[in-house]
Amino acid sequence: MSSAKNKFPAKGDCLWLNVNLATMAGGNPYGMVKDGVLVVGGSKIAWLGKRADLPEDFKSRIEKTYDGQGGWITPGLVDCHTHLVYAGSRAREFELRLEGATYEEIARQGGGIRSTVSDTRQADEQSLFAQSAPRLQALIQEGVTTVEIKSGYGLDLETELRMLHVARQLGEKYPVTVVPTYLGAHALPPEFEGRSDEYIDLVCNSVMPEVAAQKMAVAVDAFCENIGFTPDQTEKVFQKAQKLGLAIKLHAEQLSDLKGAKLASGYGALSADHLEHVSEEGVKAMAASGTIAVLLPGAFYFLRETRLPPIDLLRRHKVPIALSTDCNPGSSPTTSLLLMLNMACTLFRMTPEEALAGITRNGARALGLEERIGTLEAGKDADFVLWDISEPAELAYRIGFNPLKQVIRHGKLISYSYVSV
Ligand code: DI6
Ligand code: FE
Repeated sequence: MSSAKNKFPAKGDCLWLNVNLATMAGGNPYGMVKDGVLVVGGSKIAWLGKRADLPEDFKSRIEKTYDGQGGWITPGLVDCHTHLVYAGSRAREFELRLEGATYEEIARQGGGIRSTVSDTRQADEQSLFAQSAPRLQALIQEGVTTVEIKSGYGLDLETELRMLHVARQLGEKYPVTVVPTYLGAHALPPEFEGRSDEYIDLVCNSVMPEVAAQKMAVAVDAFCENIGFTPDQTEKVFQKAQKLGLAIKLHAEQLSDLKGAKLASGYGALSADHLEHVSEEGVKAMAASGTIAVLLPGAFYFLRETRLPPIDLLRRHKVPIALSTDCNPGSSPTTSLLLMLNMACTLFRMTPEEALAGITRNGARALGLEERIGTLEAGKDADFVLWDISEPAELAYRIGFNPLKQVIRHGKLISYSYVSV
């Protein structure tokens, strides 16, 4: 696994010794290397492999050695679908659902996403940052080094830009890579009641061009659903995104089958997300376009869905599966990506290896970042996590337990004030 271009590492390299590696780079289950070493040069992985194979020239240049004490190193975790910037809480809505109301009923009565829109519009930038930061910190504490953050609780130009600005600030303040997505077509804002086509015009002709001009997002997303936007409206959003050079993602087939996955695949989408109701036709279209399936077991669990995403169909058509928290106040109020591993196995019957690939290699692909992150390989970013576990399946097996020992991002050990566990 050494790479020719990294044969002569710069002085100051760091070495992790006495570790096992779950590279997730193929070759065998988990891309496993037992009794391995990993060398970091600058912000990149310089070399990794079996301890016995470590080249002499690396040995002489190592400045610092960390003893992994027999733990496991995985790639830094990737949470590829979150709505973690928002204001307020929806605990009352949770109570209403326990009294019998459904998620869709609450949304139709002006609650749901709209109530978070109202709270978020009222929050200034400082308050929005202060409310969102603890959610990001919780993810970092479990080894997340890359996180996607969507807008979509502002819906007007000013508040959408504020959300995206807070997302950017979070990425500057915390040791994590933030990937921002513009989700203007998330819900119909109250001032556009009965005029959803006009709202889509605002998204396409005013807000999205401004978001793109200010480089505040790298992708767009939409909620294609009977309580969201129609396939025609969604397509308008995609057409504009394509013109502006933004990548495409879609909340598709969460509550019904509107053939969103097929539509998104036709536009070369990076991912189609949720997918409980996707048909084989949709899965085939995703396979043909290389669109990643992002499954969100937290939302499935919290909404007490019964229809499973078609894991076997996705496997059969070789559609890569990513997993994510969907961290949001209404349908998935979780900040634990490790818990999603367990839920993917218990609820969706995915294997622990598939689940771990879902928050590393395939999470990276869902963000178009597979060249840089998602696996442990020489030349990639040195984003990785050292865990106090005796086999990789333990990450998925335990519930509510965090065996994290160290997080390294861009070659630097993240300070314990971020990850104290
Ligand atoms: N689907 C979801 O699961 C989240 N957004 C979406 O389009 C839920 C957002 C919320 O209920 O606040
Ligand atoms: Fe979502």
